[in-house]
Amino acid sequence: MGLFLTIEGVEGAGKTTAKKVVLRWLQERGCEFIETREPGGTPLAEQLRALVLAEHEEQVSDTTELLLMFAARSQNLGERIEPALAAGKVVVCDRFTDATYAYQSGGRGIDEQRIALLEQLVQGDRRPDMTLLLDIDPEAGLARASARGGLDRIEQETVEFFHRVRSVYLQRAGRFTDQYVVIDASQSMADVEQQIVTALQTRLG
Ligand code: T5A
Repeated sequence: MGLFLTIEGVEGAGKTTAKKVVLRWLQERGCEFIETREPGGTPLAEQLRALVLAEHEEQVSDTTELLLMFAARSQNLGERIEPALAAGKVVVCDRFTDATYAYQSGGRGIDEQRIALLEQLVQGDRRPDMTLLLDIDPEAGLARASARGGLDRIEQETVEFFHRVRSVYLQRAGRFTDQYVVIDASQSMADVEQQIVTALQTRLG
C-alpha cells in the first residue's frame, strides 16, 4: 500500500536537490510515484503557501501560521497524498508535519501537544514511512538560500530560530529511528547524493 517518503531540513539544506535524487532513483526502478511539497501541493494549498510565506502589514500570529500549515496539509493529504498511497504509489513530499514540530514548536515555541492534536485531527494515523533529514549548520544553509535569491517571511528569522529548528529535527531523528535517516548535508553535492542513494538502497532495497 504505497510508501510515504518525506524530505526535511533547515533552509538551504538541499531538499530540492535531494528530491531530484530520490525521484531519479525511483524512476530507474520503475516505481510509480508522485511528488509534492508542503505547504502546497494543490492549487488551494499553493495559495495558502503564498499567504503564509508572504510578508503582511499586520503581525502573523504563531497560531495563524500553525493553522495555515495544517489547512494546506489537509488539502494536500485529501487531494493528492492519500489517493496516491491508496493506489500503491510512492509519495515524495518536500516537508511534512516534522517541519511543523521543528518550526512552529522549536522555532516559534508553540507547545508540541497542540501540534500533536492538530496532527491527529488532520492526519489520523498517517505518518511518513521514511524521512530523509538533510542536516546542516543553519548558518551554512542560510548562506546557500540567500545566495539563491530573496528571502521569504520565515527565512528572515534569526539564526537562533533556525538553531532551535535544527535541534528539534535532530531530537525527532533520535526518537523516531525507524522513520528518520540523517544525511550530512554539509558535504559536496556528489557526497550528499551518495548518502541518499545508500539510504534508499538500505531502507527500500
Ligand atoms: N514550514 C513548512 C513551516 O514553518 N512549517 C511547516 O509545517 C512546513 C511544511 C517553506 C517554508 O515553510 C516553513 C519552512 C520553510 O521556511 P520550503 O520552500 O520547503 O518551505 O523551504 P526552503 O527551506 O526555503 O526551501 P529551499 O528551497 O530554500 O531549500 P532547499 O530545498 O533545502 O535547498 P535547495 O536544494 O534549493 O538548495 C539551496 C541552494 O544550495 C545549493 C543549491 O544548488 C541551491 O542553490 N546546494 C548546495 N551547494 C553546495 N553543496 C551542496 N551539497 C548543496 N546542496 C544544495
